[in-house]
Amino acid sequence: MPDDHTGPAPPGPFRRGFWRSPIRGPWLTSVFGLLLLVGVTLLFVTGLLSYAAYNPDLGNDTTPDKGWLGFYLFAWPTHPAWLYRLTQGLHVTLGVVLVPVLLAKLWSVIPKLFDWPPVRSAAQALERLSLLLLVGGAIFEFVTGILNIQLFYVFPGSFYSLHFYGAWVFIAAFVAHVALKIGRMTRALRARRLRDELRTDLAHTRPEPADPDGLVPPEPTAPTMTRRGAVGLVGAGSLVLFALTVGQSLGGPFRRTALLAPRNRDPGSGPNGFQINKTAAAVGITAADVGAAWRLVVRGDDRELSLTRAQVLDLPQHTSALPIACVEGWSTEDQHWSGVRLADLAALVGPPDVANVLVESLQQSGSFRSAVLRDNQIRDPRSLLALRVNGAELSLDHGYPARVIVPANPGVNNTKWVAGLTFRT
Ligand SMILES: Nc1nc2c(c(=O)[nH]1)N[C@H]1C(S)=C(S)[C@@H](COP(=O)(O)O)O[C@H]1N2
Ligand SMILES: [Mo]
Repeated sequence: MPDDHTGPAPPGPFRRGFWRSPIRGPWLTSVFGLLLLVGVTLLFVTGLLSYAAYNPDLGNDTTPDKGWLGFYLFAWPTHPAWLYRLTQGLHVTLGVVLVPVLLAKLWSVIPKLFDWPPVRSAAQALERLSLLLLVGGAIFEFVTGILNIQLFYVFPGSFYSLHFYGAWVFIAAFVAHVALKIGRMTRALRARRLRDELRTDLAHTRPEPADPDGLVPPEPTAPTMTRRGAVGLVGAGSLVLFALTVGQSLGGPFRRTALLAPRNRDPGSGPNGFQINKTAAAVGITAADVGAAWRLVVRGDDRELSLTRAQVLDLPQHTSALPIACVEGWSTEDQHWSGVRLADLAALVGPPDVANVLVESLQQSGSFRSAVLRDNQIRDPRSLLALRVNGAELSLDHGYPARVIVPANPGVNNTKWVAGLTFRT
């Protein structure tokens, strides 16, 4: 379509002369693009793993019709016990650290948002639509993820559904974008050596030659920052975010450095002195609920037992050193839990071929009240219905009278204040 049919671009950002940064161009875009290519791939993989770990196919997820998007689900292993600490710590830390890179990448291509005329051909319209899904999807995934780790549950609906479906939309657009641009990206990166670029000072900073994407400004101003400076600024931003976040996943002395993590950086001392997600008070559990009237109801296909806490304590007790690792990225060091093996409880009520167990809490309202665990999790001898931790009674906030603890299990499935276990074949 000839240009005179659409008229001149309106003033402001729709005119190419509006964008004048002399460092904007294919090289800088490609540096940030390459970082995102690696980072987003890792985010996607660790995100899919987190979803699988959560046993969504057993009813823990109420997402309607996940259908074939659940094609890859598998039995999340219980070895090594720190597996979910690693994968989810990586997911959350990386997501936070990539924020400056994402913003810088968007800054570097922003003139394209104001392309004029907005639609030039069917092919170009299709490309712009895919970019809308790409940029919209990226912003959506980062925003929902960060709101979730900041415990800011403002979503219309479940975080899981939104973040999960958003991820698939985003990754589809991402794959298409990578396929279209990877050639241009490698050429742009080869055109200027990183080492040379990191040595170029302001006086020698020049715009790149005009590029087919129109990233290089036609009327550049004099540089106020080198490319080295821009990359350094983003790197420093990421480094600061890293330093203020990673402590929540590392634990130990680093925990105090996690200034951006909302979870209690100082969880107190003593046997129960480690992170608490929801306190008993927060979910409406009182001392009366867990007093002498408490019973553990254990059900099998055709047997049902109701046990007092003394009776549960009379069953063989075992100890396992296991962490809590939350989907929000924080985790604890190994704690020494003791209680009854889930496998022993299964054996009390049923046949050996148990397929899964529905764990239900006393908790009457709110989320995380119940969870389904898989056969491999039940069979692991380290999986416990814990009554004690680090040599003391569980505190009310950590789930007294009894809580589930399973190696490599996402924290959300380690149900606290357990009242019922239903083993199913
Ligand atoms: N009944 C019940 N169990 C629960 C929760 C809850 O809110 N209610 N929170 C879960 C989540 S999200 C995590 S990360 C762990 C945290 O256990 P902690 O508070 O003992 O560290 O408990 C899980 N068990
Ligand atoms: Mo959690």
